[in-house]
Amino acid sequence: MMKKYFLGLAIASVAFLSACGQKESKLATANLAETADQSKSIGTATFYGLSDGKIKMDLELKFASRADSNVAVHFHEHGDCGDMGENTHGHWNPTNENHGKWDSGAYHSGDIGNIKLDSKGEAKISITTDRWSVQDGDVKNIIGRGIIVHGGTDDYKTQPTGNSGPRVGCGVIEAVK
Ligand SMILES: [Cu+2]
Ligand SMILES: [Zn+2]
Repeated sequence: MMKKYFLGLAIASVAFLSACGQKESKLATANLAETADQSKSIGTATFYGLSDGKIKMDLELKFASRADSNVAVHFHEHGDCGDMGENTHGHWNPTNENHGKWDSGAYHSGDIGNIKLDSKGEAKISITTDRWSVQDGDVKNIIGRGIIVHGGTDDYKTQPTGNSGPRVGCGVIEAVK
């Protein structure tokens, strides 16, 4: 009788934990638009908090005028898309590292890198990391940062930008209230 009871409890806790592992809460979003015409949407970035404390970004691009080409995406310091995206200034770099390739050696915490757009100009990527937070006062806080879409290819080497080409798209990371 007791044995059966404990076994049942153990199975129930495993089921509960694995369900919790999938739990996500929406923390922030960025609406991306063309820098040349901010009324033209080119996609969204949505940030979710995971139960292990990491943050996941789902980035969806719908950039028809850039179909069948490569774009490069970075988080930049400032959340101001004015002056063709120049007002976002340089790459956000809270860890004082060199510019580089995501998940390999040194890189800025917003060096998302090159994304291939399909024949409709669409692409979807997901990134999960512990390099981001949404906490006030935390150097890792992504709220208020700019996201820049460049119309070229990030070489992952040239400092401090990757020589990624013109700033063709931009958005600001905003907290979900
Ligand atoms: Cu950039
Ligand atoms: Zn960078």
